[in-house]
Amino acid sequence: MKRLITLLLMLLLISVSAGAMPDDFIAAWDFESFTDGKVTDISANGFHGVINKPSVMTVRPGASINGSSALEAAATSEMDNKMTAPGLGALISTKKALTISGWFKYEGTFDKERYFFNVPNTVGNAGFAASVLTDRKVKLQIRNAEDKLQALTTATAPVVAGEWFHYTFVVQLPETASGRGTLIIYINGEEVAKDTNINTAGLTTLSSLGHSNVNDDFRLGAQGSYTFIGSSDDVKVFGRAVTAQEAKNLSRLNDPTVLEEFKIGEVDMLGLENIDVSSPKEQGATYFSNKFPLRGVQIRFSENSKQRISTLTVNGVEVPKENYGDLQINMNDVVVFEYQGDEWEGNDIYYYKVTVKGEGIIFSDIGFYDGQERLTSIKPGSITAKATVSSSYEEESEVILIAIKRDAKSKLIKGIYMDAAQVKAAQNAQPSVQINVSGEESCVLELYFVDSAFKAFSQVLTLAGE
Ligand SMILES: [Ca+2]
Repeated sequence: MKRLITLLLMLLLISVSAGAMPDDFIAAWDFESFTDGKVTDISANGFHGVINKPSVMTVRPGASINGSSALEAAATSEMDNKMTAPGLGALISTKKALTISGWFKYEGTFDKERYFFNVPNTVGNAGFAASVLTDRKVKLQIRNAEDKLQALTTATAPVVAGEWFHYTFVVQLPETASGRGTLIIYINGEEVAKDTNINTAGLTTLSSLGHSNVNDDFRLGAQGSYTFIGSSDDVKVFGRAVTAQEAKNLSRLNDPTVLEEFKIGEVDMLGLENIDVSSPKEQGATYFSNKFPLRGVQIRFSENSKQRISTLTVNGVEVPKENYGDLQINMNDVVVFEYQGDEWEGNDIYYYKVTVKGEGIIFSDIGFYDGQERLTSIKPGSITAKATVSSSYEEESEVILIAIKRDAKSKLIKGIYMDAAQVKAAQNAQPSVQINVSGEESCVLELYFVDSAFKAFSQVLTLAGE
């Protein structure tokens, strides 16, 4: 069994990794948080983004394609309206390949070349850079060891003002000084331009780019007055060339975390009034049932959502996830489920709270028993069929127990067993019958409760042989 589970887990991991986002970025900004007033670099490297002109470049909540925060650059004639990442260029300069990806929405006019990003060369000009041109084409460029511009431009004019696109820009330098480099542009996960014959003139690492000024060696959104106008989000820098599949994965949107199912005993709780609360101290919803215990809790999130925490408690005690399916919820239990979405969704925790109450004539612990042991299959001997019955009504009700023994094959009735009991508020009853099953007998047992006014009835419980 253990080996089978291991195998299943391995298969699961393999299938997940095929669709996974690469996460070995050397710097990345999702614009969801700040560190000492800088845009947090979500890699471990601490290249936090410095916004050069906060009056015209801001992080705006809700502005991104996925509803999260994005970096927004206003239409402005200001020079150097950019975010820098001090020190990143020095790391980039050691790499033989580089990928820069991100979501961008251009919102300016196509009046001049405007830069998505630039890793400047040693004199501060556009070194390794990508831009949108006046004809709405996209350009990716690198300066070679002779400071000569080598550029790759898309054949079509894909940029549409006001629309989000995902861009992945790749440079791969040659192994040897006599080799040729590669530039690739992916838009929305598709390769739209590629040149494997880039004359790098001996450049085999990005060493002649960047670190002319270590505080300004990676520029997001501007090269001088050639400023990008619009929004950007999920900008990631990799110290290698990503694969075509990875470029596709990077272009996938973050999926919001949505709780799609919260069932107790097969009944969906999400439709209940006041089920979502802002704190577990609030009252929450009340769910009325007349059959206890409710068996099993089912939780399901929307596809691809990546919640950080999810916790189920019953009467304040946390339930391990592997026990959700077997959980028994009894009358007056308080069930709270809480979760927190992926990081880009912010740090809010969502709470769902329901108190389960009994209403009407309530049937608890319906079952076939051998002494105290609840049977899951027929065991020859004297079997007790019973339930605990209670009521929320002030007036007395009468409850009838009906048990039936059938032939296992023909289904013909071989015996009928009945009992009756009176219940009212604060007065439980335990109707029961004894059923004798001989060792040679092949039969099934059914058990059912109904009140004499037919206002309430239990489910039919069936017990068969092994
Ligand atoms: Ca974001």
